Amino acid sequence: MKKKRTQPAHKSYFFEQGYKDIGSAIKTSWLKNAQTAKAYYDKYNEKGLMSLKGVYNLFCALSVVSFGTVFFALISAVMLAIVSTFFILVYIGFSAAWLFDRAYLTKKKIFTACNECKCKSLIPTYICPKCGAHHTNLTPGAYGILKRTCECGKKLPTTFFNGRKRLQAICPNCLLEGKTTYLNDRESRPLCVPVVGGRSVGKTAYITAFSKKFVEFVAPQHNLDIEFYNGAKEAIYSEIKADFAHGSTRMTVRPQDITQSSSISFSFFVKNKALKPERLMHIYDIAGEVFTDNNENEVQRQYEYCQGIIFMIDPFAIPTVRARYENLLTPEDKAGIGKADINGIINVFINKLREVTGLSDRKMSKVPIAVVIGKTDSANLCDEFSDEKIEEIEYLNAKTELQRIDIIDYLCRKFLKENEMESFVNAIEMKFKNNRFFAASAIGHTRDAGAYNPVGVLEPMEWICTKADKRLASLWVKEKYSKKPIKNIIDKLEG
Ligand SMILES: Nc1nc2c(ncn2[C@@H]2O[C@H](COP(=O)(O)OP(=O)(O)OP(=O)(O)O)[C@@H](O)[C@H]2O)c(=O)[nH]1
Ligand SMILES: [Mg+2]
Ligand SMILES: [Zn+2]
Ligand SMILES: [Zn+2]
Repeated sequence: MKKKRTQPAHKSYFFEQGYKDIGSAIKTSWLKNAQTAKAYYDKYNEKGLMSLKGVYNLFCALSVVSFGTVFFALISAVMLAIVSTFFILVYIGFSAAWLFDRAYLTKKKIFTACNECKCKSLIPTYICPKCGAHHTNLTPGAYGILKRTCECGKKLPTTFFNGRKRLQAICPNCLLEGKTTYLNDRESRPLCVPVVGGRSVGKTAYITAFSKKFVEFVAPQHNLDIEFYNGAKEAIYSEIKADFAHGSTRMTVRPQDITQSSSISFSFFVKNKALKPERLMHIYDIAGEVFTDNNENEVQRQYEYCQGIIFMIDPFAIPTVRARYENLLTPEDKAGIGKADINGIINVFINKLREVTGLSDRKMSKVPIAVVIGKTDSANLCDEFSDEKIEEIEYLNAKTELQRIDIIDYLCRKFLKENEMESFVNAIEMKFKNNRFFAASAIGHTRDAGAYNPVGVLEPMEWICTKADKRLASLWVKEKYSKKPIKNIIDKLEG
């Protein structure tokens, strides 16, 4: 137990009052004993040694002092022993309950990720439903084993198995209270995936396409129940549905008001009988300018604990690709091209990642990164990753067992390397042990030309899910992602 902050609650009997009670019991009995002895002694003083009564009283005083002392010492010792045993049992009891609760949270990978400040917390700050007091460490302890009594008299559960998660909670870091900022996590297991990349590379379009597909097609097909995190997230989904229907995207702005957060998560629960606890997906959308202008309103702490990252690139931001396809692009597509240099973005991003995760390249290299070449519908770029191309490679490498998705990965790397992006590919391969390349089109066609018709948007998330949450993946992931390092496959293809 780390921070020892006082809680707005009554200490459990065994931690405060218990000790006081034994203390005073012993003290009073000693006092009584002394008083009795003194009374006899006073009587003796009155009578003196010459009278029988006087001798008798002296004898009494002496025996009270000697026998009484022995007697009370014995009684006190026995009492202390009994009470201590009881105390020890209670200590063992609450330690066991604390450990059990902690072990459950850790083993089930439960934590809360604040929507506002992005801070991660294991035990959020819970609010007393009766008086609104903040309980920062609602776990078994000095304030009670399974329940604690709030200052107002309300009994609050302190563990995962007796209803703690049903209490209203707030983030212990930013302490924001309000309808949209209450933590509504209910001790679920989060899956946090930030979608990053430069301005206009298609991050928001990707999130729109994936979310709509997942919520309305994948989930019903695989018996997954979806529930939005709160009203604010439901409102985001309304926008997603509208954009999806019209084939549009909304520009993600970094709010000028710096108290507003730079990244917004679209969050929803995924529920199924086999998922205990329920899962909570957070997909983070962040304004691309954060990577080009290198300023943001809050530190993106989600990089620290996220289970995967989707790195979007706009292929038409690559000079050679743009030059080659320029005349095939529609005016809308041309207008929507991301202008930032991809190598610049990845460097800014890696630095940010290093800042937040506090150093270690080793820790950084563990998080799976899905590099997604987007907008493949434009200028028929999808021909580079077409089924014919895939089959051709399969045919030429009949001896090696290749998965379709592995070949796409190979083709993406090849495409980037052929377009002077070798250093980018190398940076990804060097910094992230777990990397995979994907080709996708979120909208499926030029913007505003009808409803989205997404291609390849599920796969990046599928792959991250396979890496991060096997149980969840087993319920919906179709594609087979070879466990072998992609590097080996590529070497084989190239060798
Ligand atoms: N043809 C085509 N265009 C796309 C696709 N996805 C995005 N775009 C275009 O790219 C532009 C930017 O897309 P957004 O999704 O808003 O990009 P973003 O990365 O969220 O941009 P910021 O939020 O400003 O950083 C849009 O106006 C679209 O025209 C796609 O799949 N196909
Ligand atoms: Mg955006
Ligand atoms: Zn917070
Ligand atoms: Zn209270």
